[in-house]
This record gives sequence, C-alpha cells and structure tokens, in this order.
Amino acid sequence: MSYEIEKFDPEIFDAIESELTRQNNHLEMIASENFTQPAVMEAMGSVFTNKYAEGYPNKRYYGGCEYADKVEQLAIDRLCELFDCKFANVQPHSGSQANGAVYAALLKPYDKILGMDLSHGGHLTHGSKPSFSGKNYQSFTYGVELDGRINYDKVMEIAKIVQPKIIVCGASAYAREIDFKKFREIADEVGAILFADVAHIAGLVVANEHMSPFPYADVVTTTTHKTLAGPRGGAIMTNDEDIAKKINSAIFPGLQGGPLVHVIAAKAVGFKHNLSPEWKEYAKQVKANAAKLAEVLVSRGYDVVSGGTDNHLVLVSFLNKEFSGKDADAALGNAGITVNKNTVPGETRSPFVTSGIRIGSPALTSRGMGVAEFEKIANWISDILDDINNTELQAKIKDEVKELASNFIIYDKPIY
Ligand code: DSN
Repeated sequence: MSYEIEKFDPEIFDAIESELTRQNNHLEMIASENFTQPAVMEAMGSVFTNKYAEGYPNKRYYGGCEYADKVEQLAIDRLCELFDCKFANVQPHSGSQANGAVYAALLKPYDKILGMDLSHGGHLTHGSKPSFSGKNYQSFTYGVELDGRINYDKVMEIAKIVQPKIIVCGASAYAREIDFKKFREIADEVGAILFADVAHIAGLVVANEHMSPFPYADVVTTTTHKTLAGPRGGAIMTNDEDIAKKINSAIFPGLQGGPLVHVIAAKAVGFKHNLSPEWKEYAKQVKANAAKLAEVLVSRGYDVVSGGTDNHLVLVSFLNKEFSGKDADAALGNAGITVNKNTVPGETRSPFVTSGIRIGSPALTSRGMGVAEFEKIANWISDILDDINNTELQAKIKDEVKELASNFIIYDKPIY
C-alpha cells in the first residue's frame, strides 16, 4: 500500500510509521490512552475536514452543511442514548475546552469553584492554579484521605465553608467508584451546581460498569478518546434545557469557531461502537484486567493506593521507597512498558518527580489482552521495580514484551 503523504512528506510519513511500530511493540498502559477503531480513523481522515459548519444542525452560518448536519445530529443522538440524557454538545475540541465551556456558561469571573486537588487525582481544569480554571475563578479543593479515598463528609464540611457556585466531581487518577449521589447531596446542601467530569470513566459508565452521573449532576463532560476509545475530543451533556442553551452559546460563538466536522463524524462512529453489544464485555474486561494488575502488585508487596481499584486504573505509591515515580516511569519505559509518573496522597516529592505511577488497562484491553496477560505484565512491572537499576533485566523484559505484543497487533498499517 502506498500513501500520498509518503511521497509528498517523507519526514512526517516516517514519524507516523515509527509511531505505528512503537504502538505495536510497546505495552501502552497510560490510563487516559486507548486504541481507537480503524473506522473512527477513516472518518477522521475524511473530506469533512474541508467543511466549515459554524452553528449547530439546521442552524448554520454556512451553506452546504446538509451532510455535516447529518453527522452532528447522529453524534448527538447516539451520545444521548449512551448516557440516557436529553441534550448533548459534541463540538468541544477537547475535554479542557468542554470544561471551559461549562464554567463560561454557568459562572461569572471570580465565582467559586470547588474541585478535586490536582495532586490528589483531580484535573488541571478543576480549578488548578496554573490553569484558566484557577486564574479566572476563585478555586478551592477537596482531596483524598491517606487511605486514597474521598471522604464525602469532609467534602461536605469544605463545601459548607467555601459555599462554591459549582462543585466539580470526577478525577484523572482516582481508582475508586465516584459516588455522584453523595456529591448531589453536598451540592444541594450548599446550593451549588453539580458538574461531573467523567472523562476517565465514561466507557465504564455507558456499559453500566460504573455509577452514572445522571440523574445527579446538572452538567456532565467527557473526553471521547479515553475509556470510550473514540477519536480525540470532548463532549458536554445535560438534562436541563436552559443549561443546554447556555452551553451551546459558550462553545459557539463563545470559545470555539468552526467545529471539527471530521472529528464529529469520528465521534459518531465511536459512539456506535460504544452502543454495540460487545462494548459491555470490553468494559467488564477493562475492570477485570485492572483488578488483576492491582492484585498482583499488592501480592508482590507494592503499596497500591486505596488497596485496589474499582475502575480502569491502579495508582502505586513509592512513598516508602528510595526511588521516585520518575525513576519507575523511566525503568518501565526501558522495558517497553509505558506508564506515567503520578503524585500520590501524602506526596513528598515535586510534581515533576512524584512518588507514584498510574497504570491503566483500557488500551491493552482494546488489543484483546485478558487477565492472564495482565498477570504476566504485573509480574514484569514488579520484577523491574524490585531491582530498579538493573538495566540488563529491563532489556530482557523488553524482548519478552515485544514477543507478547506481537501476538496482539492492533493496526497493520499506519493510516486508515
Ligand atoms: N486527564 C489527563 C490524563 O488523565 O492523562 C489528561 O488531561
């Protein structure tokens, strides 16, 4: 097979081919990454990339939008079906844009946000100071206890003191089920809007493998590329018509111009995958694989934050070790196992060094791996961490990783 880009821009083509080899040969265990379907990538590479479609279906500022209307309406309808909600906006270019639109729609500058602390597993856009969410609004945080779990009574106490306009729930590095009902009670007690960012767990939620944020949250955002395994992008959902109108105005013309119609088409294809009967099996397997990973790491003496996992990720703490999250990330990377360093509850090192790693199961589950493979991988991870400076061992495991990976090839060509 030859591609136009191979002839026109060999430097970029080489990088794309190398990335394909990297994705096929390595074990991708970053909890926020996944492998999308070739059909999703085909939609992303389609002629819709040429089309301007500012506005919304049947209310555009450009002509020639009849097919753009069709794909956007399909994406909206499928997302509403997945989450059993009434209104959806599928135009956000990313999860951060989606979160920015929620604040722009529902808050005034310097209103109070209460979100999960970034260093406890929250997200930059949940009020972190370097982010627009911490600069344009007064942000306050809740965190986890030393056992790695949210203490809802404490969140209630903080909310009563802060009196936030909006409470953000949802996390990027939290291994336990989020109780949206309890967050609703807290929001009701202080008269706050409840905003759930389910980017990490969305693929589990739509399979009934995690509690749904509906009917508890007033507004819900997600990314489409994490556990949902769709194209890179964001989306916003609500059951409240007034909020839906404000969100639509906040996205366009508030924050964004022309929607990425090719990505919206790909989102629609991804949602069709999420609606398929096999999706539930995938979500169950994601959880079973993460549970096996946690079980083996605990049995090998590692400090798994909260003692295990209810979802797709495991957070491992090295607070009691000589080495850092950065060291562990590098050692595992040498063996072809890709994770990310992560802060942990009670963190003593800087965010760039950290005392933990976050390991996720969604991407390897998409490659068809099950608990037997995760058991093997968890033991490799433990072997490497047990002897972190042993580069010969890392090289030996890298060969074994490559052999395992070769039995689970995800893509046979670099471009779809
Ligand atoms: N949410 C981040 C992550 O989990 O990796 C990316 O923004």
